Amino acid sequence: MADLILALDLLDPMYAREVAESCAASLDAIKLGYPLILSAGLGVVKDLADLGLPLIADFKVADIPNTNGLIANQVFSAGFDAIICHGFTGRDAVEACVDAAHAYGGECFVVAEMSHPGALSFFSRGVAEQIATLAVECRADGIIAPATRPERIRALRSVVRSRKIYSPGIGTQGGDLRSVLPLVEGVIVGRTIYGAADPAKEAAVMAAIVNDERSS
Ligand code: FNU
Repeated sequence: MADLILALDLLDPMYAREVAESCAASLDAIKLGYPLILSAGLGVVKDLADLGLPLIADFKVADIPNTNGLIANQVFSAGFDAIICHGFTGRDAVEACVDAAHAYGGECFVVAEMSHPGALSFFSRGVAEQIATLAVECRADGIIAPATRPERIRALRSVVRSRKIYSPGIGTQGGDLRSVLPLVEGVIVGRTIYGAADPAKEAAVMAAIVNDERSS
């Protein structure tokens, strides 16, 4: 049972709002990252809150524990429901994000392996498995794993077991929605939806595929 999560990487806050609103009925959550927040400001979180969808902060937080905690507290006070952090920073830094998330009743996801080709320079050779293990030990709610490499999602599933896997890289990056859906709890899709001629229609097409998989 996977969620459809829109990566709203648009720079114009008015257009971002328009796209989010038009796609909302097909979505389970919206992920916001540096592109929109740096251009629109943190206030955009409150602007989008009335859509009634969980909002995920994709800041890939990667600092020392104290700074990670400060960042995570800002994220949750701004109204986010979940945060994404990096795991290579180690146990204490990841725990700072998880603790802040849980203190707010929110969730923390740890990037175990990234979806782009260059990610293989460092995330291969067992590193992703180690990060996924750390995520579990730190009581993270889930990990991020690449839709571009379904075999890697399967390998990481054996580490995280029942914890969630959210997976970016569908469509534009080459990942196949139907192949990835049975493997994860959420697919993260950006350009394939917001770059389409009719984003609401594209989101509805993807949501129908997600629902098919849910009922199969
Ligand atoms: P789209 N994202 C990603 N790969 O693509 N957070 C990762 O390994 C990762 C991510 C994000 O390609 C990326 O920043 F950890 O347009 C973007 O916001 O569908 C989204 O997922 C993918 O966007």
